[in-house]
Amino acid sequence: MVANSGKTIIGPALPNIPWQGKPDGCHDVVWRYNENPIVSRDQIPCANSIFNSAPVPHEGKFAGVFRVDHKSRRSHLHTGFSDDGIHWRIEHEPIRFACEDEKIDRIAHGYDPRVCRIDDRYYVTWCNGYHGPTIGVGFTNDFKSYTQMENAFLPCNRNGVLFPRKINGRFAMLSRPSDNGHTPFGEIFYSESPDMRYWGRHRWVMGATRGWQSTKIGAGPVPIETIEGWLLIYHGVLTSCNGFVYSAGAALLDLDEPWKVIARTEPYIMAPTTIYECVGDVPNVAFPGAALADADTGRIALYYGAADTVVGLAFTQVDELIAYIKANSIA
Ligand code: BMA
Repeated sequence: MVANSGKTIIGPALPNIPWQGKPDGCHDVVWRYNENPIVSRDQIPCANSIFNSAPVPHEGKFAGVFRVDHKSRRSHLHTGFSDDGIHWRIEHEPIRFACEDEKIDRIAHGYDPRVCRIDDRYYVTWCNGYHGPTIGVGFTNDFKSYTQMENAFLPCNRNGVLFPRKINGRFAMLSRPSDNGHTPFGEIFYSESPDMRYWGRHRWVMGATRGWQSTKIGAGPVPIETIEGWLLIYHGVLTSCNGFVYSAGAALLDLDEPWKVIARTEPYIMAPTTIYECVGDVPNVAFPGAALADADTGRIALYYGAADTVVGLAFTQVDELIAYIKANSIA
């Protein structure tokens, strides 16, 4: 057990973070909420499944953007609200973005959202469709009205994840260039923007390597700023004889030059092992998309999509996770 200094996370306190202590006998650095899944696939009438989703703290409670695949089997983004971060009320209608330019305002599909608060704005990034998958960018102040901005990159690209503050005076985003299909490759890149419209100075961060992360990797939740570097939880994919297996790992990135990897886990920190992660529309998927963090206690609550069907919640503690990354690094 690693002691918590309470000074590792650089960020606000979140005293009402959802939390359960590590169960006795658990040897893992990440452990699951004992009443998972927290969102069921049929929680709203139109839903075939509700999974890779992005809750954030909002006005003393919680709000978020959820991936809802409708019974048409098309993907949409829906708003959700929660008092405790565990029990969610998901809006029955998809988010309708007001768009700055009609040429990009038809969302062919919207999936795998991330939500990143920068100052008073909650930016939403998602996998958008514009002649192929690309990174949609929008924002909201209140989770009621949303504005869509320019897509960040040319297709094909997925897993666009913003940093929660400007770095060296510029907005910063991780992304994962891809193809038009189920992409049998994938590496994480870093890009900068002065205005959230024009992106450049692209830098390679890290690529696929061995084992659970041997096929492709992609950024997960918005990185958490710590005194040891940016804490990035990411997904990695292994190709088994039965198809892709999605697990989660963690890395530390340099605070000023985040394309520099300080450390990165060789073992996964969470893999699909429970029945709701192994059985569903796409079996064997644990896909992390959001993390809440409490700077006072170092507690982290991790939201992840399970088997492309439901939302799961898991927990870790920042000092324990950082110690694990350093002790088990392949960087
Ligand atoms: C990826 C995305 C994710 C999904 C994963 C596993 O390509 O579509 O939304 O969770 O595949 O199916």
